[in-house]
Amino acid sequence: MYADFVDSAETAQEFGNLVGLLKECTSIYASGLTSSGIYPIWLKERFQFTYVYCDMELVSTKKGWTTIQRRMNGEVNFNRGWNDYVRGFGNPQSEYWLGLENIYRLSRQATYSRGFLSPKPVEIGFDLEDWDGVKGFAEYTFFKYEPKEFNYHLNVAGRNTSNCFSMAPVYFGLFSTPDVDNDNDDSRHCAREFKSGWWFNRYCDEVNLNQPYPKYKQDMTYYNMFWEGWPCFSGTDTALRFVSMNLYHNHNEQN
Ligand SMILES: [Ca+2]
Repeated sequence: MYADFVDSAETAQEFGNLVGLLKECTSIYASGLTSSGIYPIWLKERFQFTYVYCDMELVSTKKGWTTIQRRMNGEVNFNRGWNDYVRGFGNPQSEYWLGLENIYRLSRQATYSRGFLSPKPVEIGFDLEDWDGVKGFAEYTFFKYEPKEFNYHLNVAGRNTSNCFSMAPVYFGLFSTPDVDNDNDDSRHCAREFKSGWWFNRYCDEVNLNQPYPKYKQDMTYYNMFWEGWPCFSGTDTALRFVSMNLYHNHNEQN
């Protein structure tokens, strides 16, 4: 289909412009498309389009976040195996997981040249809301993500601005799923125990937004969508009913 589309020089030019525009939601927002919704983005390292939800309304000074994970009603099962987590599942119109491979490529979309092309660091923002309607947003200033050879190792560092609403300042782990145990605890299989794929580590996790979706007004526990420190922030231990994970591509900073 794309081969047909780029058949003539004229459309190739248009195609090039389109691809330049649709790198991720930060660029899309900057181009003037400021409505939240589903957009195709061109994953240059995969040489393909994929559909993502762009959240243009997150409570942040930065605008144009690319949603890589979202839960809002429990209709999509997140207790799935390695291959599903690598490929992605669900639907960007409702609940979805973009896929480890897509997330990796997406994290490398913005590059700068300093003798060679190098990926710019991206930021990660977590949007949360509990069953009482209490909302929170936490963003982190550093996000490093490694390819499948390193089991999609994630490293999040930096702080958000809210007291007692924080993931550990440095958070890292290899990705595990109920059928693949890469956690750092020989006596447990965290992904099987917590029914989800996630970046588990020595004590399994302090945050896990892929765990089973809670029932209406259930309490937050270690076994549903979990964010350590939420009760401190919200004043209750009411479970989360909405979560999303989003990437921001800062094109201006030369980190
Ligand atoms: Ca283990």
